[in-house]
Amino acid sequence: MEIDYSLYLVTGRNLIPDGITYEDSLEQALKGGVTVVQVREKTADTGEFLEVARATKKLCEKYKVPLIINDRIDIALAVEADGVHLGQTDMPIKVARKLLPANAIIGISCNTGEEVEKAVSAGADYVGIGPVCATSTKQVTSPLLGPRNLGDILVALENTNVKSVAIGGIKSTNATRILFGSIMTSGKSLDGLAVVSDIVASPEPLIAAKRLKDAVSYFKASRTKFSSLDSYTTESLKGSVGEALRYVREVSPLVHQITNVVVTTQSANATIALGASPIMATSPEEMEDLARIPGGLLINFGTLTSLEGMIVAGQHANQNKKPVVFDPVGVGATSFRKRTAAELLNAWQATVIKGNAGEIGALSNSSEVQSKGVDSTGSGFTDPASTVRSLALRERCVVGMTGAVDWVSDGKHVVRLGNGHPLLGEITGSGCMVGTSVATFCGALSVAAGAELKEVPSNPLVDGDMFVAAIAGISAVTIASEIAALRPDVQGPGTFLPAFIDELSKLTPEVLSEKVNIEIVS
Ligand code: 3NM
Ligand code: MG
Repeated sequence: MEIDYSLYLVTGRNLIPDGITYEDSLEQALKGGVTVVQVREKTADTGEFLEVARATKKLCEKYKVPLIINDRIDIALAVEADGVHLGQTDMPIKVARKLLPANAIIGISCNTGEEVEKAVSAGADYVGIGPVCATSTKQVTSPLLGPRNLGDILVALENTNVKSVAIGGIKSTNATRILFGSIMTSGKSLDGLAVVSDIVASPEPLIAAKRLKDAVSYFKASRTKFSSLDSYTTESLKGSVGEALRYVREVSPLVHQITNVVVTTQSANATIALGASPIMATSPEEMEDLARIPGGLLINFGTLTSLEGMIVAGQHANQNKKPVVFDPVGVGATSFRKRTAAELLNAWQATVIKGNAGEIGALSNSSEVQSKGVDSTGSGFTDPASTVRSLALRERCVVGMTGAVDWVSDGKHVVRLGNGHPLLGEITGSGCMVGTSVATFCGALSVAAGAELKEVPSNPLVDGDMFVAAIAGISAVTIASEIAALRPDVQGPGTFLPAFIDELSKLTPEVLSEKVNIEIVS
């Protein structure tokens, strides 16, 4: 039997609000779009469990949705359910298979890649992977997986027909993030989401189910892959970079920046110089409204003063298909910053991560390049192209690594950029301005794509070619710095900064295209 796992409801009778019966709640959930129902009764006696299972079976038949019984083979047999769901310490799959009819569906809860591997060899039809996020529905002792690790945990499913759903703290607000995090290298991903409380504890289970179902359907319909176009040439990239600047000037996107106190003014000026509008808002209360305005979002945690604002801003940006550029300033410097970066990357999906070698090294858990304070030290990685590509694959976003040479990858392609001037390293916040510039280009290209000004790749989270946006954002800064540094009035870092802002504002698409020093590495 082919099962649609898109929205897998696990029952939780104790969570149903007063005034709603079990049957009402279930029927509304089914009307809202639930595609599989699992009856989960952890405290009921056999007689009561059987009664609930029978009532559930009736409704499932009415809505033509398969019925799965948690743990109890005998109950599944008694009500002729479609299958069972087993825990790691329940009846082994092979034994259950012998007891159940030949075509029975057997699913199993897994918390690690090894458990998934074992489930595959034991002949499971699907795995329930969790807990993804914090939940109070079940006392969980296994570690929370977070959305970012799902693709790796599911890797044993790559060449099998075994399906997967995620469970634990899944809500309509984090559904897309979780689905996106599960995309594997081959493009395979979760088949659905399993939910208890977001549906069952809601006073309006139909609406709650519909919201979740919409998120899954939208993801399944729009997802192609998390990388950009299939192929680029040096010439096509040079052209696209110039064109991107034309879009910045044309759509003048709002670039919302939560950045550090050291660079706020200068970053806002760089945004204006590029032709866009900066807003430097940090309060969590205003993030929902700001996210509705198309454009780009930059999250730079150089001085960590508004963590809640950063979390909420990114989540709302994801929901509104707005690009999120993450600049993890000095992430290697303290374990607090490392933990915070992980927290942020679990809370929302970044579109581009931009950092210097030390920061990218820290996010990659590489000891090859150590980060000291906010400046990176050391000459770099032996294989920078692989470093950026692996991080892009792992985080499912574009990664830009800046330095004397800049590297950008979308997880498939890697380019090497050779523009820049040493004076950029002699002023504070030049890296932060690169983040600003990347967010500006991402915002412009997503607005242009959203308005269908341009046919471009898109994924469930952002329209527009974010690989090109990252390349253009970095190059605009490095090329303006080259031009500024050559001016006779520039004597050193003090005179360089205003000259640089001038040259950024005077930069033309033609000059950007012509001067960009780009090499496609793969
Ligand atoms: N199994 P909610 S977490 C039943 O990790 C169950 O295996 C889990 O409930 C696992 O959607 C969980 O309300 C509870 O968070 C999920
Ligand atoms: Mg069990």
